[in-house]
Amino acid sequence: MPDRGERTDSAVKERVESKRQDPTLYAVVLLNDDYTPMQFVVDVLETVFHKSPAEAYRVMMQVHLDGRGVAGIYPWEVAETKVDTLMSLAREAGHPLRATIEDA
Ligand code: TYC
Repeated sequence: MPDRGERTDSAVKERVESKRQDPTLYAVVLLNDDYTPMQFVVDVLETVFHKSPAEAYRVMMQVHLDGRGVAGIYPWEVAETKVDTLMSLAREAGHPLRATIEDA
C-alpha cells in the first residue's frame, strides 16, 4: 500500500510540473466556408472565444474575406477544447464551420 501511494504522488507531481513548464501557445484559426451563416460565426466568437460583438464581427469578416483568421491564442489543452466546442456547436446546427490549431 505505501508503494501504491508513492507512485500516485509522483504521477500527480510530474503532471503538475510539466504543465507549469510549458509556455507554448497555439492559435485557433477559423476557416472560411460558403455555407455557415455569418451570424453563427459571430455568435461562436462571442460565446466560445469571449470576443466583444465588434471584435467578433471583425474576425468573422476577416475570415470571410481572407479565408482564415485567428479566433484566439491559448495553451494547447485550452485550444483543443475551444476547437472541440466550436465543432460540436457547428455540427449540432448543421454548419460546416471548421477551425485548426497552429503554432502561434
Ligand atoms: N463565408 C460565410 C458566408 O458567406 C461566412 C463565414 C465566415 C463562414 C467565417 C465561416 O469561419 C467563417 N455565409
